[in-house]
Amino acid sequence: MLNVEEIRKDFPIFTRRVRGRRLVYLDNAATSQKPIQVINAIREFYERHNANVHRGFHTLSQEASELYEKAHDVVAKFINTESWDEIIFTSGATESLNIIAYGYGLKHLREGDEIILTVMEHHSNMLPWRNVAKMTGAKVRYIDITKDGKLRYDQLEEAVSERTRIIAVVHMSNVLGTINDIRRIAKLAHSVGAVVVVDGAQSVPHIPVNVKELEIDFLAFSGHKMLAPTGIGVLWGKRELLEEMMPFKTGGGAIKDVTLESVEWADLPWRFEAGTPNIAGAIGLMEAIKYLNKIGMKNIHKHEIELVEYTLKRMEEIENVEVYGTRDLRWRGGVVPFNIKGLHHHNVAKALDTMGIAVRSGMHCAHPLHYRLGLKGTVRASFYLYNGKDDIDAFIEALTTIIEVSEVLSGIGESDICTSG
Ligand code: 7TS
Repeated sequence: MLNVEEIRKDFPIFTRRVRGRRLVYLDNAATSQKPIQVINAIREFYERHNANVHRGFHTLSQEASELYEKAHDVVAKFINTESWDEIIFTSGATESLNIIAYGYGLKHLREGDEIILTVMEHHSNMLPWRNVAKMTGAKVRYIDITKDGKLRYDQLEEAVSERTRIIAVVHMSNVLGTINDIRRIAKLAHSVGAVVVVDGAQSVPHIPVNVKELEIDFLAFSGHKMLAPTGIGVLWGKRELLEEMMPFKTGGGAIKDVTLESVEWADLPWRFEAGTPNIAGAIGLMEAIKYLNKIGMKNIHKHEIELVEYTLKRMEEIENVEVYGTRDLRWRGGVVPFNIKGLHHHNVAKALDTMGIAVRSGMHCAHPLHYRLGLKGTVRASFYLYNGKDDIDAFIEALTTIIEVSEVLSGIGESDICTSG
């Protein structure tokens, strides 16, 4: 396992106390904490190099531009793309997916075409496609899941046809932690000439993602879930697909020339980065990737698998807990959704917070998946490289206390109160 004691020293937030206790942060699928190296890189940018990019000949502007371009390169190498100019900085996975849907989908989809999605998609990889389908007359088809939360590949194989233009699929579910077999899905898409769009918001921060090995066409992810600040994200696409895409967001910085009659778009990636970009965010993301590379993505994934295995085992000790998702750890990341019988998911999360334990509760922007599972919500614990077995132990102990206390409270009826005076 990773040396979490050492890793935590890099994260200033772990020096604070929450509700008088050590912070146990298990809400990493929502956002990650930030190491001092990332915080310092952002601070140094503002203190020493701050200027707008690609707009000036002065020293600061050139330094800022150099750093910003280098950030593209570091991201490109991280996901193993051909070159840095296939990396487009966005505000996050949501914006990346919208740019693909409106930029590629709107241009290529026609009435009668089909977009294949899955029931486990986050709203960010569902709603843009539904809008584009409405606008073009294309049809959306959904692939179901098995009882334990894996994708129904049999159904996918049946659904794919000559009409399929796009398969948009999440790499790792933010609710169930299921890891989808993207290579298999990409092969299937390509067999009918469709493109595959991968929502990597939960996978890129936690497992090695190599776009060449996966043979995918587009990838979207967010910086803030992988140690970088909020407001920076990535859209990667194969060069030939990006070049034929319509710039969805247009304006300053995205052009070579504009007359009153015409526009000549800038080269990649600037054509898709209209407006002043999040320069400090990109620099923060570059530093975050350096940090992740130092630890090693394979090591991070292995560490999280061990945490999931340990958590699932310890949760079996507790009665009245229902845990969701596959037990097949080859296809699962560090996410554990659950419910406690008789208790509302929000109350469980609130009770955990009183003990310094941060989790998320609700439908996690995946309402259709919860409806499919017949659930009104779940409590979700999600892990990262700074979580250790000590966090899981604290979490299990807190859950046990919550259950015990709630049983005692529900056991005291009116008559008990009367007889006890
Ligand atoms: N796709 C997946 C699979 C996600 O988990 C999320 C965010 C997004 C897309 C959107 O990312 P954003 O950075 O653009 O907001 N998921 C969550 C979550 O599970 N809890 O809070 C945010």
